[in-house]
Amino acid sequence: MIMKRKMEDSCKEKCRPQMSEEQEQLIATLIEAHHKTYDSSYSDFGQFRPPVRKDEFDSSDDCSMPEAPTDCSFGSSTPGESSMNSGNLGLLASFENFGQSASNMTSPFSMLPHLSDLVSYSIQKVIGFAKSIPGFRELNTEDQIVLLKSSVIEIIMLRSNESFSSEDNSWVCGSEEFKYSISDVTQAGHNMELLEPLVKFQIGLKKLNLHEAEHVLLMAICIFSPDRPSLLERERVEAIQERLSETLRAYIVCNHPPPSSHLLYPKMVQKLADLRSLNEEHSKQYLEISREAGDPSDLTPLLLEVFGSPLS
Ligand code: YS9
Repeated sequence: MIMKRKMEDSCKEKCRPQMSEEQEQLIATLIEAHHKTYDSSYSDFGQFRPPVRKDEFDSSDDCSMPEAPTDCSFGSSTPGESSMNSGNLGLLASFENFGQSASNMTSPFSMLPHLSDLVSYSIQKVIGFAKSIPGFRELNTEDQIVLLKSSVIEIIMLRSNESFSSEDNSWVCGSEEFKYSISDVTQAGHNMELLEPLVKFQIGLKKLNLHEAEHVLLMAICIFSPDRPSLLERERVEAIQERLSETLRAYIVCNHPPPSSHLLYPKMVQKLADLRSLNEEHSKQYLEISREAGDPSDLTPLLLEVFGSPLS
């Protein structure tokens, strides 16, 4: 214990010219903010609408739901029972979704309600994290909104790396029920064009083996991107991002041992570039999903506000 104390002191001594007290404090603040907004036990996930996974090997697309069965048969009438309709039944039944009202129509995107709730929940957590980054609250409200709206999907992709497992390319959030595979995301309406780069991004980020300090600094740097469209006070955003980047560089020099520290900073900057293209592709796919979703309430009001409503 005494030995450890001495080690830490000597390290601090060595770092003093590179890491200021203020920078140490900034890192402590970000880590605390992250702990308050990222629950590693994923205990809230049970409150989301449940995940509905369609059997990959069953293409029959029947209406049966694993948990809450909804009546999507043709009422109680069996062929021949109703004298009026019996002659038509064969023909009418051949029309897809005949007999289903809009409310019990099976959405083609069975995972959308659950993943919408997960993303909606994550957005709220990201807002909480952003608000505790020194300087954020001091920006004008319009810029706060611009920064959050434009970065939130990027931050969700970044923070999800904590649950991502490179073993089987899935996000593991506790139980089997909350383990998200690539196929789950395609069942929310997204296609491989976006999913493949997202998974590659996760694998590459995992390989960087970031310290927690680096992980939280990367998220903060991403939020304070001065090149987001229609910012009013770009220079102020840039100044805050500069402070964060300097802190990250100093942290790596002082605390990240070689060889994994090699080119770490530029590799992290590259991840921010990757996120831009993921963000752009997501916007396009989201627009399609929100138009095609059978039921608009599959999404949430917050999702519609942040990513846009097809009606606006
Ligand atoms: O377009 C919508 C709104 C439906 C979002 C689409 C996202 C996919 C876009 C690329 C294909 C969404 C479905 C993705 C984004 C991040 C998620 C992905 C939600 C699929 C499931 C895994 C994942 C994030 C995992 C998290 C779990 C945990 O780490 C989110 C994070 O905030 C956590 C709390």
